[in-house]
Amino acid sequence: MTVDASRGADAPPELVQLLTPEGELVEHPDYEFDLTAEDVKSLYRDLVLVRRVDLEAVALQRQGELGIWASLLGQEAAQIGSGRALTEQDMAFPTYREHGVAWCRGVDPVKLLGLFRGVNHGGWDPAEHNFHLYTIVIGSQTLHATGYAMGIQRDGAEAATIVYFGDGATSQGDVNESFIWASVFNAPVVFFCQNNQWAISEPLEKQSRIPLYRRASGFGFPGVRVDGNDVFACLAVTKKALQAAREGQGPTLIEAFTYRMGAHTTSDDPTRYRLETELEAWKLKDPIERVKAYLFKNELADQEFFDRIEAEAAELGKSVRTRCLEMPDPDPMEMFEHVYAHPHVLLAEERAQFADYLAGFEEEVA
Ligand SMILES: Cc1ncc(C[n+]2csc(CCOP(=O)(O)OP(=O)(O)O)c2C)c(N)n1
Ligand SMILES: [Mg+2]
Repeated sequence: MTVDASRGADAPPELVQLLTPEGELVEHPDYEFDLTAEDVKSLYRDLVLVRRVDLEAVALQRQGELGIWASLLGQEAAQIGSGRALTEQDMAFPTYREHGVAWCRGVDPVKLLGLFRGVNHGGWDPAEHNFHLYTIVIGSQTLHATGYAMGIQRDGAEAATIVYFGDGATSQGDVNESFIWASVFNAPVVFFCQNNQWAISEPLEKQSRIPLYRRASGFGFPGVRVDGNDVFACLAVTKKALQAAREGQGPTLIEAFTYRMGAHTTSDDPTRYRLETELEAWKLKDPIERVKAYLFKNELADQEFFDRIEAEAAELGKSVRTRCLEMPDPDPMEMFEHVYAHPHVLLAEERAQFADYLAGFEEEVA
């Protein structure tokens, strides 16, 4: 039997867009464009720099310097737009692909690389940056974020929580459970779904018969679909949702409609399951090119500005590479640290056994 995937779907959903792929501003009744030339230039800089870090990381993996890397190529606007909407007090819970959000939170990119190089368990202090550790278990961070949001709600904090996840994650029980908890407790959490159209090799139509943002209404809170390749729209939509959360209006689901331009991770080969033409169509919607077009067309930046950013990106790429290679191998005993907040008998036993095991090597050498 063939299933008509469009059955039950209403008219095509509205996509919040403030900047077209050609770099033209679009008016929207609910979201205002209020950025200065300096704001836009600084967004452009972030977009270019994170793309460069990502490119360098892919190259490092290919040269055997990282075990694996999950590229954010194509998703820069969704991440920089939403990441820039956060205040210092807000807390973010990422998956494994949120390198752009990490950048906005002030996490040194080399710390991200440390995790993928296998020289640390996490890489940064979540409390220092209000940016939780990367989470590989699909969707589980939505529960962590909802619990955290309920905590700060009880503390009376004027802050919000944002949690990132993918289109595939929306099929997980954890995500649906977190929607229920966030809804009934009116938790100050923004669910930021980057719908990049693929969950490894599973296409979106295997996750949902309706647009993802519309799932929210079944749980009792608003959902909005934003052009995930439009950094202006992502910033505006996320700012509004975070503000609503801080003001006690509860959660929002944002579906950032975007595209994973690279492989799922460096272990994946997307040519096995998707057509080149799809990628070509999305290349025309590139998140960086449209900001560049906007700056050019409106004469807000000259060639010298773009050259300067390029040079800065090259410099950053070089520094990330050098510092990645310089990261020392960890002391093997370090893996027992930070497992539990308090001493644990079983762990102490395992630590002692492992220390003995390592000492055995020293004896052999001697
Ligand atoms: C609970 C769980 N099930 C399966 C996996 C294996 N897995 C890793 S990534 C992934 C796909 C996730 O797709 P999506 O949520 O769309 O995020 P994306 O990688 O596209 O950003 C899967 C199934 C996992 N890490 N955790
Ligand atoms: Mg996906």
